[in-house]
Amino acid sequence: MRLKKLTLREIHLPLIAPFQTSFGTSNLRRILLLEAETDSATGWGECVAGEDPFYSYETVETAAHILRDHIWPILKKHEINSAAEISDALAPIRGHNMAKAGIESALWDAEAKSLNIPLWKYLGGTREEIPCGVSIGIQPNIETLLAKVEKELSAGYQRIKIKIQPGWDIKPVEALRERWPRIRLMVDANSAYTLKDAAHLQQLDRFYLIMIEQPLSWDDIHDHATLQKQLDTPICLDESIHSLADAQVALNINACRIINIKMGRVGGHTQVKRIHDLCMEKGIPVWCGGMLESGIGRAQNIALSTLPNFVLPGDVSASKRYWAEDIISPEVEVTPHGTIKVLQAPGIGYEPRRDRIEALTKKKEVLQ
Ligand code: OSB
Ligand code: MG
Repeated sequence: MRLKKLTLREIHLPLIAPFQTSFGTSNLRRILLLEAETDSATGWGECVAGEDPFYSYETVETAAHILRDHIWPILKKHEINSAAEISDALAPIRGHNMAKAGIESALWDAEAKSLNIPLWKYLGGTREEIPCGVSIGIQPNIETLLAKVEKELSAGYQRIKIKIQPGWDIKPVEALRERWPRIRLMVDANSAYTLKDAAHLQQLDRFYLIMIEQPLSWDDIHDHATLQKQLDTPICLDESIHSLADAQVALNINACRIINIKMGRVGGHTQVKRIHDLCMEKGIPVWCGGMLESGIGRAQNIALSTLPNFVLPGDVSASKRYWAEDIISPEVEVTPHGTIKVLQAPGIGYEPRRDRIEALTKKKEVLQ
């Protein structure tokens, strides 16, 4: 496989409802799409960098810069024959995992298409139906939260995650547990607490949450180990895990009992597989996180969620929860029992809607 041409497109896609986390509110996604043309097929990837450097230091602008000025020259120089070689070829660039994952995933799609097989199979997936959960942003009040959760449970979702922050934590969880004592429930703090809050967070233990995601700093592993000793609730790390080495440290010092794997955060499918395999060997379950992706990124997430150790429901949900109209055909749909059935078409399996993508494009750059 020879890479011939890379098209970067920034599309603007309005969310159907604002999404609030402890680091801010998102109304519109600026999404960098990557179309990679090779001598045998064309593949699509999505860079999950945000509008602001809040979840991570990467933004749409830094990712476009790194892709154009650093990743593209390296890929042109190395004669890449397979998507599996890309991760190591890009290792000299420190960080910028979302930029790396965007191009790498586009090439995985292209390669699977050139072999005429579905990407999920090509990655080593073993499951044809994946369990799905939802991530619910911080709400203005408990009543609104209960109504939202009710709606998602009736749609069939298998697990509810709510975002928390100081001032919106114990009370909403208590209200949810009172109403639904037995649902699979978890919280995500997006780094909103410090070790000083340990006693406060211990109050969550009585609600039998399946996990608390990323309570402490985005770049910390050590303090999470200290906190985990004081909590019965398993800690799940999201922001803190950027590499296999991070995962190794976290597991060695018992900083978490679960890992959320996001392809963008760890730099692509090759890194996903390495972290996945380590966790599987150590008996640590993983699940696939979400970054408010359009259909392209969603399709990539579905493919990687079929790997055997993705045993917990991920934040991979239906297109219609986020978008009035997605950019792929068909849209991602969830069954009444809260699963997504993988498609059997080659590559990501969903067809990018070129006309719609073109109409949503605000910036376009072709590298060749
Ligand atoms: O922490 O998992 C997170 C969205 C943006 C940034 C960080 C996170 C999230 C989500 C959304 O929780 C999950 C989704 O895409 O459904
Ligand atoms: Mg998270």
